[in-house]
Amino acid sequence: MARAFLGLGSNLGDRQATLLDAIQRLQQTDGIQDCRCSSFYETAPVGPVQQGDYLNAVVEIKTSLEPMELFQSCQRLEKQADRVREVRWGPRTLDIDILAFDDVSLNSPELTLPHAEACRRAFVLVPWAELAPDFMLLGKAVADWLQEVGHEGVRKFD
Ligand code: A4P
Ligand code: MG
Repeated sequence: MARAFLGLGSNLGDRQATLLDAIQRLQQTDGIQDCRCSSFYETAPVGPVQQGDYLNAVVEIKTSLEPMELFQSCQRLEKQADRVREVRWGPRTLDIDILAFDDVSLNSPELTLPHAEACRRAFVLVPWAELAPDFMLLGKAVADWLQEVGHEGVRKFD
């Protein structure tokens, strides 16, 4: 079994219901076990597009899937959430990124592992550090990346 981390984000529609539903569907996916989810965080949008605040979370899974199979499962879940992708980096009902897959390093046209931006984004690192502060990402613990990047724009959702 591999250990993988998924980054979930939503900023359209009922964000909380979308994330809860995605987590439930992940748990029901063949080859995925032991889902463990962080708290949800309300986060200011990062990037060039003006859009509403996101709800973000990180989910840790155990999986017997290969990285590309997991990627396809995540894409399926995005589709099921009726994601309409109009603008790159723009608003979406559900975005699922594979943040890391064990210590696999991959650079294919469709899938980069670990995720290229993960170590620079507070909205990923805050929930990730809650689940696995000691996980080594590109030679450095997640908690240490977070220390470097800081918590700005990220607050717990309740
Ligand atoms: N791709 C490559 N590597 C991966 C990976 N490890 N996991 C490719 C998932 N996908 C990966 O993504 C574009 C392409 O990335 C995919 O076709 C896949 O082959 P997408 O989800 O289709 O499009 P996108 O999300 O609009 O683009 P991108 O580059 O993934 O954007 P990001 O980086 O995901 O940014 N602000 C806050 N606060 N919270 C957010 O969650 N998200 C974004 C989206 C912007 N600002 C945000 C947030
Ligand atoms: Mg994405």
